[in-house]
Amino acid sequence: MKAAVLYEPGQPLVVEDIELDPPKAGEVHVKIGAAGICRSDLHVMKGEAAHLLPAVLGHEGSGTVLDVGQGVTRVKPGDRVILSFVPYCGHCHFCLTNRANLCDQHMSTPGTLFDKTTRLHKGNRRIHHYGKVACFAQEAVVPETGCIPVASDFPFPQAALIGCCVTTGVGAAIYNAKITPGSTVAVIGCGGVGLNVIQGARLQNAGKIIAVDVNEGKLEFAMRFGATHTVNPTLRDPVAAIKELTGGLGADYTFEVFGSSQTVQTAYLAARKGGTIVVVGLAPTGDNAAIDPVMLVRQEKTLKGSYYGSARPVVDMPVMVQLYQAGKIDIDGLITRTYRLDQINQAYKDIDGGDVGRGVITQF
Ligand code: COD
Ligand code: ZN
Repeated sequence: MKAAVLYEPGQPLVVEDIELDPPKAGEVHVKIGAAGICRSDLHVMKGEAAHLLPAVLGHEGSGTVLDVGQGVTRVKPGDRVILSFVPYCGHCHFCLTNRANLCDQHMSTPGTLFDKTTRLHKGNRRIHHYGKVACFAQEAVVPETGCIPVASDFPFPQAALIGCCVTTGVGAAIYNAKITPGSTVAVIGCGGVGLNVIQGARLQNAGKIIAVDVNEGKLEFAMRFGATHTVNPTLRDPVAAIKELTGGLGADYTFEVFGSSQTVQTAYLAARKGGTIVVVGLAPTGDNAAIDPVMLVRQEKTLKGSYYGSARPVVDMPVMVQLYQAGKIDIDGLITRTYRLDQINQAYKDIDGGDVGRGVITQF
């Protein structure tokens, strides 16, 4: 089957034929229907986030079940599924305490399936699976617990986006921050994930939603998803601007949705006394933010991380499906470009070039 393989950081992805072995017990063979162009894959491509290579990237995906390994009961051939990049073991401390997005078994087996082997290879050379999804390919083998069934007429691109940016962003607002009605919110970084934090804030009836981005096009786009104000940090100091828009206090909630020490610091400083800072982006390894601990104490700020929207994918992704079907969140408007798998390097040039909205691969 065809897949886009990353051999070395800094090099383009190679779209080529590689082999995919059949699913083992507890695994599912999926024909990919759509794969989203998310910045997290770009962090790996640039070498800013470490990953075992070579690897098939792609963690925002959906597809159709082709066949299933021994013991699989959750899905059957023909089912349409959203793919979760944090499948769960069901046995570790975190799975048992309702935080399956932090599953230990998943996090201790990076680049492989749960049994520490790969189904992907080229001849004798092992190829790793990014996020146990690896959907920049015609097909994938994934753990059963990484498959979330949806109706057979639910569109693939929208399903794929629920697999990452929608759940990561909306979840950060509703499950992690639990934004309260009328509160003030600043979202720093308004890409695919940040726009979903914005619509999550709108869903929670936030009062003011301040979109912060270096790209004017993204700021205009953010207004369509619920932002009430915009700030461009290339034109003015974002901390001063957020304070000014919040009566000098700072925002009740600030979200960092880009991934850098600088934007983490902005989020930290722009939160009011007693405010909450939610960090969603992963800064490059070694890019540590300087946080004044005195301010943390004396201003009683809460600094927290959010991974996968602090959602439990199997129970919370169907909630995202329902919110979309009820018209409470917009996914159609997020999808601004579609690509073929062999155009993937162009798709990543477009994201880095500041294209608005989300690109999605729809032809494999
Ligand atoms: N200030 C404000 N905005 C900025 C700045 C800045 N200094 N620099 C860049 N931006 C904007 C860009 O213009 C862009 O609009 C936005 O930040 C980033 O958007 P995208 O679309 O490129 O990125 P996303 O939304 O696909 O991904 C953002 C993440 C933060 C999720 C991603 O980069 C990341 O760190 N992922 C790791 C965390 C994670 O949970 N990964 C798992 C799956 S996503
Ligand atoms: Zn993602």
